[in-house]
Amino acid sequence: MIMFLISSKRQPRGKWGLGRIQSTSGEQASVSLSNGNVMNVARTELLPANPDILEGVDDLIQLSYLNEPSVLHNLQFRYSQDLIYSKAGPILIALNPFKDVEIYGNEYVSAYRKKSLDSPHVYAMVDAAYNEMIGEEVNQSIIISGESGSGKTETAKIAMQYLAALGGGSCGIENEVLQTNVVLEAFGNAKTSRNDNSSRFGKLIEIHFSATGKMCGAKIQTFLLEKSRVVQLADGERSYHVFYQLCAGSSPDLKERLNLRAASEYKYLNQSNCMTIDGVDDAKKFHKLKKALDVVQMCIEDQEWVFKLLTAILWLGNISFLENDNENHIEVVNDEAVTSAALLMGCSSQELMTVLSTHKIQAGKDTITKTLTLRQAIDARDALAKFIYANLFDWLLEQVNKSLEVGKRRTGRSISILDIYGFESFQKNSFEQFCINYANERLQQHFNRHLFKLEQQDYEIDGVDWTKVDFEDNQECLDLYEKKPLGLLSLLDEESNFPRATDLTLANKLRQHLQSNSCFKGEWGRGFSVSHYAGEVMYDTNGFLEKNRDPMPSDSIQLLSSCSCELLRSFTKTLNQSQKQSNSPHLGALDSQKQSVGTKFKGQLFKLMNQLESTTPHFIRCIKPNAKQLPGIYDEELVLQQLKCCGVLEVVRISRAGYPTRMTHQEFARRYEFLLYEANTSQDPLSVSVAVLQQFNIPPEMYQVGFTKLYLRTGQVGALEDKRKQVLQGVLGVQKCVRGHQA
Ligand code: AD9
Ligand code: MG
Repeated sequence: MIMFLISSKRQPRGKWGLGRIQSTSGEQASVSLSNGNVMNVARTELLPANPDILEGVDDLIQLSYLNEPSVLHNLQFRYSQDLIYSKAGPILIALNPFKDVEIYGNEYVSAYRKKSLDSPHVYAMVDAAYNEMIGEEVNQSIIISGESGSGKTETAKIAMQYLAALGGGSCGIENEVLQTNVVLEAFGNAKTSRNDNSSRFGKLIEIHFSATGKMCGAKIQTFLLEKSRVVQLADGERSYHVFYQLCAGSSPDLKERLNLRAASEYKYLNQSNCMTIDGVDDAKKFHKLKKALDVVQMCIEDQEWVFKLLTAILWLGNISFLENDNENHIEVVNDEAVTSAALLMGCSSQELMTVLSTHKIQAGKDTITKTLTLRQAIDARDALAKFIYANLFDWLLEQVNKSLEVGKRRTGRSISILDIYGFESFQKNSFEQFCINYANERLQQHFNRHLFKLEQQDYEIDGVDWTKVDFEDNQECLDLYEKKPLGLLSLLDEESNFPRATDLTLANKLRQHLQSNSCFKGEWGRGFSVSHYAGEVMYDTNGFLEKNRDPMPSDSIQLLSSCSCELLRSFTKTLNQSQKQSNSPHLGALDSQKQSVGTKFKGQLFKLMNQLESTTPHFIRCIKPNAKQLPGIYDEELVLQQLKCCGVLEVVRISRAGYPTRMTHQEFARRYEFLLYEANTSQDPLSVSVAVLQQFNIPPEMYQVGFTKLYLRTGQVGALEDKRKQVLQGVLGVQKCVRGHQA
C-alpha cells in the first residue's frame, strides 16, 4: 500500500494528515489514519507521501515527492528533534527554536571546521564560504532573509561568531566586529509586537580577511532605518532600546549633566504603555553598550555628545503647544522641555520656539513670517527629532566603520553578511511594506538567477539537456517598480512634486498609467495591489506622499546649522546649500534638490545588488514556526506561508520542473539491480540502470542520463522504492517461513 497525505480542507486550520488508502470508489477514497480511524476523502485532496527511507532527510530536494505537505512534514519531523537547520538544495533553512539549542560554541566550530560534522548548520555554510574565499579568492556573501522574528539577526551573529572564532576569538578586530552588533542593536532595534528585539533597519556587513585568512577589518552599510518610531509608537511597542537603556543605566552624575529623567516621563517613550521587556535589564544593557562603544573606539567626549542628543530628542517630544482662539494661531509652551532641549542642542529657547511655531517665506526681497497650525507645529517638532536621530545613527555608523577600517582595501577576500527585512504582507500595507517588498523582489531575482545558473551548470557538466527546465523570472514586477517614467517609483516621485497632490490623486495616477502591467491591479479608493513573487499584496497609499517626501523644514535646518553643538552642525553639512535655503513649505512638494525616500532606496538597492553580483552567494532562509515566540510549537500554516514568501517553495518548484533526484549510475544500479526479472549480463552500472528504468516503464521524459548520474523527475524514485520494499518484504516473508519450517 502506498502512503497518502490527507489534504487540508476537512481538517481544522488546514492540517495535513498521514494515512493509507484502503479502497477507492469513484471520486472518493477511504483512508485509514495512524490512530485506526478511517475517513472518506475526495481523491482530489490526496497527495502521495514519501517512502519511509526519506523521513526527516536533511535536504528537501532528496524527497521524491516535493509537494507542500511533504516539505512541511519533513521540516516538522526535524524540528521536533531540535534539528533546526535543513537544506533545500543550495538554501539553508533555519527554523527559530525560541530556546537555547546546544549546537553552538567552540566545540562545534572546530567540528565543522574539521568536517567531523556536516549536518546542515550556519557553521557549515559559512565554512564553505570561507573555504571558497580562501581557495579561489572570490568574495562571498551570505544572504539572510525571513520575516520579523524569524531569527535573521541571531543567524547573522552566529555566522559572525564562526568567522571570529576562526581567527582565534575574542580579542582584537574579531571582538570589535562582534561588538558592533551591540552598538547597532541599541540604536537600531526595538520591541515590536512581533519581536522583542526587532531590527528596524537592513544591514550589510562586509568582513575582510588577510592573506593568512584572519579577519582584518569590516565595513557596515545600513538601509532604511524606521525613523517614525522615534516619535510615534503602536500600543505595546517601544522606541529604540538605547533611550530606555540611557534612562535606566546612566549614573546620577550623567543624569544631572543631561537633566535626564526616568523614561516614563517622556512622551516619546510613554505613549505606548510599554516601558520594559520581559527578561531584559535595560540598565545592564547600558553598561554593555558603553563597553561596546569603548571597544569600537568612541572617545568619552563623543559618547557624551551622543547621550546629550538622545536626551535632547526626548525633551523635544515633551514640547507642547497652545492653540489660541483663532485656530490658526499656536504658541509653544515655554517650559522645562523647551529650555532643556535648547540647552542640549546648543541654541536659545527663543530660537527653538520660533522654529517650532512659525515659518519664514521669502517673497522677493521681503521675508514674511507665518504662524504654523497646530498640526504643522507638531510635524515640525517631530521632523526635527527624527532628523536628529537618523543623522545620529548614520554618524555612529560612520564612527564604527572608521574603527573597523581595512588598512589596504582589497577585494577577493571578503565575506558579506546581509540581514535584511523579509517580505511583508499585512492586512494594511503602507509605504514601508512597499519598499521592503521591492527590496525582496530584487533579492529574489538575484536568488533565481543564481539558482538557475547553478542548476544549469550541473546539467551542462553532466551532459544533460537543461532547456527542458522551465524557469520563471520576476522581471515584470521589477519593471512595475522601476520603469521610467511609468513605474511605481517614478509616478510616486512625480506626484510628490505636486503640492496639492493627495493620497487619492496618487492612487488614481497609478491606476491610470499602470494597468497594462500584469503585476498591477488598481483597487478602490486609495488602494492598489501588486503581484509579488511571494503573493499579492494590497497597499494603501495613505501617507505615501508624505513618507516619500520626508520633509524637513528649511527653518529647522538653519537652526541646526547655527547650534553650538558641533555634531548637530555637521548633520546639516551633508545637505546642499540650496536645500538649506529652500523655500519648501512645511507640508508641500518634494524639494527639488532632495532625493525622495523611494528613489534613494532604489539607489541603495542597486548599489547593494552590484556588490552582491560580484560575490558567490549563499542563502539562508529563516522561518518562524509560531507567532507566539515560544519553543516547541509548529504552526503549519504559518510555516507554509513563509516557505512561499522566502522562495523555498520556488526552489522546490524549480527542482520539480527539473530533475530533483540525482543518483550516480553505480548508486542506482546497486540499489535496484535485484529487481530485474532477467539478470543483466552486462556489469556496466549504466546499462543495468537503463534496464531497470525500462522494465518499470519509466517514460523517457521522466529521466535523463548524464555522464555520471541519472536525473529523475519528481516521484519516480518513490515508485521504485515502493517496488523495492514490496520485493524485500516478500523475501523476508519467505525467509521467516523457511525458518519456521526448520524450527
Ligand atoms: V526582525 O525582522 O529584525 O524583527 P529577526 O532578526 O529575523 O527579526 P531575531 O534574530 O531578532 O529575528 O530573532 C528573534 C528571537 O528569536 C531572538 O531574540 C531569540 O530569542 C530567538 N532566536 C532566533 N534564532 C535563534 C537561535 N538560533 N537560537 C535560539 C533564537 N534562539
Ligand atoms: Mg533582526
